[in-house]
Amino acid sequence: MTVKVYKPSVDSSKNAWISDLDQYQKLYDESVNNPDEFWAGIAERITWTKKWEKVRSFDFIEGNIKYYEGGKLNVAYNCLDRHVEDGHGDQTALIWEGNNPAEDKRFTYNELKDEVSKFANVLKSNGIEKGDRVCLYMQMIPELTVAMLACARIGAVHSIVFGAFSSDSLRDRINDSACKALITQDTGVRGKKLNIPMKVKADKAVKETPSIEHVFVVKRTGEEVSMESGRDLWWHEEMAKASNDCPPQEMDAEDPLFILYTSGSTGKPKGVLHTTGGYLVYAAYTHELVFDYHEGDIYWCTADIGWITGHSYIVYGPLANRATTVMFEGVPNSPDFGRFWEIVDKHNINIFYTAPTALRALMREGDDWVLKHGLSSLRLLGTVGEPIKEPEWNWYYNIVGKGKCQIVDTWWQTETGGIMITPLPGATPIKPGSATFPFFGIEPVLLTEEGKEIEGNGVSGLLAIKAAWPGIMRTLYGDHERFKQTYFAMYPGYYFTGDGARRDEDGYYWITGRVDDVLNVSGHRIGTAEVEGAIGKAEGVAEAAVVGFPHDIKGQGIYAYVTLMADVEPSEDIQKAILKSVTNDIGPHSKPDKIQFTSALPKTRSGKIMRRILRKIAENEIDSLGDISTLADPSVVDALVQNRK
Ligand code: 7RM
Repeated sequence: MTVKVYKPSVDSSKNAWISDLDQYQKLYDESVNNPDEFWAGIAERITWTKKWEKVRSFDFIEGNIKYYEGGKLNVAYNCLDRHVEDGHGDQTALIWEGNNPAEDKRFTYNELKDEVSKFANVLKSNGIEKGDRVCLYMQMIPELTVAMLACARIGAVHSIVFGAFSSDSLRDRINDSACKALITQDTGVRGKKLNIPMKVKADKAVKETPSIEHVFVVKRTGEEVSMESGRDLWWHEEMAKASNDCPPQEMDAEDPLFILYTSGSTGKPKGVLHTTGGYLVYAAYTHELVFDYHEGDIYWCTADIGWITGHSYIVYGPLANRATTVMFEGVPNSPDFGRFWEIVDKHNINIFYTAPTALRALMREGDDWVLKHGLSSLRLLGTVGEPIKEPEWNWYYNIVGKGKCQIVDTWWQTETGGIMITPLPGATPIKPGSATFPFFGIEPVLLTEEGKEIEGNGVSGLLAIKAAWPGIMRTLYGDHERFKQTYFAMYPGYYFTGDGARRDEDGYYWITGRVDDVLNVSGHRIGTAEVEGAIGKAEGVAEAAVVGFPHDIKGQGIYAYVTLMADVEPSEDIQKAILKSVTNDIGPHSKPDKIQFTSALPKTRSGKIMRRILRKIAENEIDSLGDISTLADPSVVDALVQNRK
């Protein structure tokens, strides 16, 4: 199969930070041969109140990783104050575009610094101190960005819980890291949903979170909500009393910056912990190079801040680089399928970063929604979250980008903090669907199941990373043992990503997807075990097994095989109860697309469910089920195939 290669245009190379592959290669070699020198140089882009003593040290066996040890800095200072001090206070820092096209807001660096300082004082005056955990449960409103930076300013550790999560999920996340305060909003708006009961869901969670002392409530819609006196405080009332003078707290490079929960192979979400210095250096550096960010560019990442992409590439990376960053409250298909492109024209967006699932959903509505809008400001397009396939790549390139915008397909994870494998615009010839080459300082390897490195090109294996980089997570909150087990124990000496990949004849990386029990539904990571647990809570359910299947829009859909209690018959009601249980337990984004009731699941003699078989059936690859002789009862397979959904 020959793949068309798209070379960067002469124009895009001329002004790019990295303008050809030779320059990339030279810098890459430096970065991996002399990492201490390299990362010391890159850290100069950040303002430190005290210089570090040691650039890096890591031990992948014990899971001990440190960057810029001894260095001191404050993230909010780096994202705001220093730009103001440099005379750029009047530059727009944040453009907020509301769900309703008639609503938008702009914040200059001056204004954002004032808002952040005020809310930092609010937190302080309500007893939040350095090291305390603060949970943020909000939709995409400006106060979310303000709250994050306010935490960073005083050294509190934020833990953002995506606004679609259920109150049970919220409760568990708050309890896992014993958050002292919760910040939420009255109700939320998103697409056609105009009354998302954020405060109601928060109240339900907080009934069972003994660590929460205060709940701060942003008035977003003005819907009436109940406020518990003493505990609940209105954001606007507290802000009105607060001073805008709040000196940034000096932090150690290795002090925690935030926790972000992500799904793994077991039922319990993992609290990925990122620290201050290395994370900020890596987020800022990757943002500048991967998006070839130059002064004056308007940059929009469509992710939700509830996921890592929003943390690193709406807030921390762009603001550290004094970018103008756009934040969007709504969804791509409301009021119509042209919403993204209307926003691009409205704000003259130059750099646009989104997920393949959004592209697929828009692509099938036809080109007119795009062609109605000029999109002449666009220079660069990015994708993240899942493999991008040829149809949506071509559509993105030709229809959205008019054949003149480079596409950067960026591979990375919550755990990596920033982009790891990616083209550099201006330098890297693109093969559609390939994330191409490692970023500076990143040494990917492909491993066999036994953990042996696979050398050479034209090979596939398990994707692992050889040495630490500044943005790598430092631990799982409260469970360093699980951190070691999950990422380092299986293949000693490497960070194991959980993904499979191919390195083609030219050394390009192609990510093939997860090799563990984690699904990627619309770019959201969902653990099969979590969904199984939630289904299991529905009355009448005996057991559930969940696998992924190819889905036109979502990339992967969720396929649930469910066995019921002996005296229970499959019914609409049970089906509804299952969906409800998943919505309550996790959130609506984890609802199965297909539910197949079965009298038995395929199990080995030791009782392990053979997911391989369930996956094949869900994918409709029933001719290649493989060896089923180790099943305790091979006859269950026939029934499963016959009743396939
Ligand atoms: C940033 C983010 C991580 C998982 C990762 C992959 C998949 C992400 C790409 C991709 C193919 C890409 N963090 N993934 N980016 N697969 N090409 N460009 O998504 O923690 O939520 O998910 O997402 O499987 O392991 S995440």
